[in-house]
Amino acid sequence: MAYRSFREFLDALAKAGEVTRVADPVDTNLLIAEWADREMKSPGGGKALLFEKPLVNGTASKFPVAINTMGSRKRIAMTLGRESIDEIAQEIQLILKAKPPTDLREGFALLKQGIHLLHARPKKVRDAACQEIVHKIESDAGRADDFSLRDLPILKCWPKDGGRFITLPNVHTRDPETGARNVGVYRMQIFDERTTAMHWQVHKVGARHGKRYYERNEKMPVAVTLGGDPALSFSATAPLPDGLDEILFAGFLRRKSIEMVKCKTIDLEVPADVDFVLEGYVQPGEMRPEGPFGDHTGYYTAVEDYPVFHLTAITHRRDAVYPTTIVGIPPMEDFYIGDAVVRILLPVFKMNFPELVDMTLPAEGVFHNLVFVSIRKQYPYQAFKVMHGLWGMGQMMFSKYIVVVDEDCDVHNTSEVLFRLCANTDPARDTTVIKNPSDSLDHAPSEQNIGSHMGFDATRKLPGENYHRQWPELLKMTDEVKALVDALQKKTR
Ligand SMILES: Cc1cc2nc3c(=O)[nH]c(=O)nc-3n(C[C@H](O)[C@H](O)[C@H](O)COP(=O)(O)O)c2cc1C
Ligand SMILES: [Mn+2]
Repeated sequence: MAYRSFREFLDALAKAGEVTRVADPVDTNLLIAEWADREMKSPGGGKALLFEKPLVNGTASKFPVAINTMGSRKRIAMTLGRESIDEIAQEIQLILKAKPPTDLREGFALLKQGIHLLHARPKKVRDAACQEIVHKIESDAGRADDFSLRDLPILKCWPKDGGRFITLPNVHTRDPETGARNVGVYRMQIFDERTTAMHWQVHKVGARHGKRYYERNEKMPVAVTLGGDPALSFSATAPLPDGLDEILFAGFLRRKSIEMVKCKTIDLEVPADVDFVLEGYVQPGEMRPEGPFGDHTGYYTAVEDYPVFHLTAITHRRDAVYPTTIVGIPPMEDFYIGDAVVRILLPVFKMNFPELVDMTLPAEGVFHNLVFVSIRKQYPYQAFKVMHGLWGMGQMMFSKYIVVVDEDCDVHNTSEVLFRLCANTDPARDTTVIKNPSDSLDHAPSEQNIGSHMGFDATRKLPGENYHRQWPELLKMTDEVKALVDALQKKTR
């Protein structure tokens, strides 16, 4: 089911008992963040929180704050309008099965085609809920009216943050050469009422589009949307291959075309249903220190130069809700987002690795620090082949530690994986250390953006893998005995 608005999604969550409403005024300066952190760390991810009277500098904002709306298995499935995320993985598998692709590039081409066939292509509209209220922000000389970023209930998340940050912005840009669109979630630090930072890291598509504009020395139009159907926010965080349009993918996920409307002050289109649109531009070469920010690594990210976003207009729904999240020491809301992404894209990974059985990025690894993969091993060094393949695939390049186990090990059970890792490896024989790009946010490498990664082959060793003894058998009770004890226990209970 597609939601017509973010509010409709919140209502659906509320109906399912997934929302706690907070009617008392709560400060956007740290207090909402601390409240949300406790909620996100409660069993299963707690509830979504709707703060009806967020305080900004002592004044109640007109707009409520919604946080942790995707932060559980159930809510992330509801984000995409399904009972379970696995339904989507099955749909993608069906598309891919129609004509099994021979390689990854072909696979994604087919996926795109399939999505087109499912009528997910965006539609253009003239009237849009997101433009019910229009505030044009004029030049440096002055503004058309008094509305500004200060009117949004933007959080300060951690005590030593450099300021307030928009944490769930969908940043829309275009490649000036091909016209291809991209939407990514890149946080934005508020500098003043009409300028922010634009934190697209060097490996991201927004940064690549930016580079093209800088080379042409052209002002880069950027539109930032907040709210609307949460399927788009989800798509914008997903590490889709460069060139797979997030708007199209969101349309596929929610089984309904996204309706797009022209912006008021820039030459870009945005989804008509969103709650807020921040229209503006990035000027080639203009950089400004961004941070510190309490990041998803669990540490503060240091101050670094990033591009500056200048507002030209804010448009919004009359009844807009401000969506946000916080990141920090795991588990946090973003774990559920990342987990769903892996499960949805698993069929695509499997296409590249026929031996792949399952894969997960456990919460403790803050996404790419730790990857558990299970494979059906047929030949020597196959575990290493899978590691190298993953290290070459899009944002999987950041995977710091990859542990490969046999198919009978449940990768979602961290304790089981650690048992296999410890029991089955001889470190010198079963590990490999490689050089690869590192996540910009990783503070451990001696230099930013580059580092070493390590792979562990925790599978049972085959002949030809330098193991010259008899591989032992894993303990397992017979089914017969299990059934007998089941019956006995039932009687005594
Ligand atoms: C809550 C949240 C905040 C994020 N903040 C940033 C950020 O500030 N900068 C960044 O480059 N990526 C950030 N990301 C990750 C990107 O959204 C993600 O890598 C996405 O796939 C990028 O899309 P792209 O491949 O189209 O560039 C964030 C993700 C989440 C879930
Ligand atoms: Mn993208």
